[in-house]
Amino acid sequence: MNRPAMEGLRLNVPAYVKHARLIAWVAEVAALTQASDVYWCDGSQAEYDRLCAQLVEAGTFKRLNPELRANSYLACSDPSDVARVEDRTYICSERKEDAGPTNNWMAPAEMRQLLQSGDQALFKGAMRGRTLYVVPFSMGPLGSPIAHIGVELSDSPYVAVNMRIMTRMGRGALDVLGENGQFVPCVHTVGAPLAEGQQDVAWPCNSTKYIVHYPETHEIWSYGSGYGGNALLGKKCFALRIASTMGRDQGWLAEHMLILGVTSPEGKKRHLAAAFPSACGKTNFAMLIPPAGLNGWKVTTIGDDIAWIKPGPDGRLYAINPEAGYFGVAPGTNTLTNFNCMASLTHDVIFTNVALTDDGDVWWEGMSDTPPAHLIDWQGKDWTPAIAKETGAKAAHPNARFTVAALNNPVLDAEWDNPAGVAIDAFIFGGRRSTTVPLVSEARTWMEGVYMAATMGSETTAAAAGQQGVVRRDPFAMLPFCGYNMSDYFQHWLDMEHKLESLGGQLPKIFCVNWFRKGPDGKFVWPGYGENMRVLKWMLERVEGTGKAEEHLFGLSPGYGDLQWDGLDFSPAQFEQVTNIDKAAWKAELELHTALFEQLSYHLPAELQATKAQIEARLAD
Ligand code: SAT
Ligand code: MN
Repeated sequence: MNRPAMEGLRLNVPAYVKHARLIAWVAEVAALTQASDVYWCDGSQAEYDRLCAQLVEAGTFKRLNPELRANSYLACSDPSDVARVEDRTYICSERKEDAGPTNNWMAPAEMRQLLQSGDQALFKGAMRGRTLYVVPFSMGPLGSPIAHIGVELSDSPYVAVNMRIMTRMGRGALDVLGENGQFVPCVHTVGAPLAEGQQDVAWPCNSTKYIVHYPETHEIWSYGSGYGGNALLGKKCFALRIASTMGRDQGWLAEHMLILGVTSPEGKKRHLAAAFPSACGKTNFAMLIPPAGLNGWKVTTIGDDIAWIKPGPDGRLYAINPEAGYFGVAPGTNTLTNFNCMASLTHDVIFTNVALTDDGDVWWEGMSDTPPAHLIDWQGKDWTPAIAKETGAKAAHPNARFTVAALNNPVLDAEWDNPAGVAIDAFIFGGRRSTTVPLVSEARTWMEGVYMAATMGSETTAAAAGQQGVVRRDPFAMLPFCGYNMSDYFQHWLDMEHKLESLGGQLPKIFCVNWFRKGPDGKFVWPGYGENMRVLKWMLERVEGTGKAEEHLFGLSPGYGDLQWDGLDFSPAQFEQVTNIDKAAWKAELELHTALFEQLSYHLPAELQATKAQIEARLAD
């Protein structure tokens, strides 16, 4: 076996590692980055505890009061490193057209020069004074035919411990890899080398950031950030951007979707996958508790953020959650909005950028009506309700997150770890729109559903750096996550219809939802959260062929009498507010579709233009 001898650096390869190509690559990256040590993660609890203790020692973690949050920690990031950086995210395909107009692009050779090989290449010496952690992981149940393996090399122990929660991390993944298995190489550095004797900071990072994907070689290189999707490379970088290109080439789908199971009072179980942009309530929807009045319905979680979906020989689509944990938005989460989530967060949690209470627990905006009298905010400053009133200072950052294992979820679906996945009965697409888009519409055809998803708009949130609350088109909630040309991605979805039909399968129904319509007072009209079960029930009745619907401009929607209202005071007038189709607003909306299609004109499927023309004709009627 090739174990390159390196000047002054031992690779510390454990005897159980048998993969020569992996070892050679680790040696190469260690040499490039000049890491001072190499550590191979085995994924054990003892290792996790040790790394967490080390993070406490380094000041990155605060151990929370074990009586209030057992085995849990708080990390507060550098104030400049709090969210995904979309403008620093690149798809480096050989051809610019393959990245498409919605992605930043640079030629691979040029990017490699910048990151790896040029005189001033950013990764050269980037890990000096730091340990390189080798983090092997499986996205999906170990050994599942739908799963894939990745290995992240990172100089951040925060990344290593988060990856243990978010993925099947450690020896098990290496066992699947064997001597010669395929893996997606992911290289990550915070970009903050330490000189001899230099004191580290609690959250090292760099003001220069690059989140880079090479779709042809399935590589990920991330520089300068330690936060979330920028640094936990199994998530958006691998499971969406790289995996979407794998799906394109291999005939499957990698989607920004939660997966849930819904069981009816009669015991019939269905599975749905739902796409929403970041911070639009996917975690809440995936853990929903049906309200009183819909007794006997049960919702169980398979995933809360990402779905990998492959066609089976029966022509049905089978989905797994490639992740093993949740990296969810904390603010707004409470026992009313998401009881199951709060129950998941009682132990073994890593919190990032929430506030610290005086008794060593955490708090965030919306956790309780009355905030504690005093807190240390996410930036380490004193915080009181009076200070907040005066300065507007938030106790928790709006994109503050929790990292928690799926196993903590009290409504985890029994099939969540099933290597075969679950058969999907319906897709849901939803944006955050205060106007225009009705509560729920069903697509009459696959084509119409793809159109709805492709033209989806949503108001931006704190999940990405940049302006918030502006409507942008977010096709399939994949705008920041599609690793190739968006129009080719639409075509891939359209092709799926014929593929499933040729296998004799039944196509999932497609629905489009909007929980976020606002009234003239600027408040949300629809109560959302658990009440979304009412809409879910109607969708399932449509799947069963029993539910009633009314036809409109671009699909089918329930009338007031078609939803079950027991236990909720919601008037026909309010229903009208969340479902009405304002023709003037839709004329303006279609102009935005036109603009989107102009932007995406290269390879845009003609069927999408034709569908738009049909809607325009109906609108003009
Ligand atoms: O930071 S993440 O990309 O993981 C969160 C999100 O944007 O959904
Ligand atoms: Mn997400």
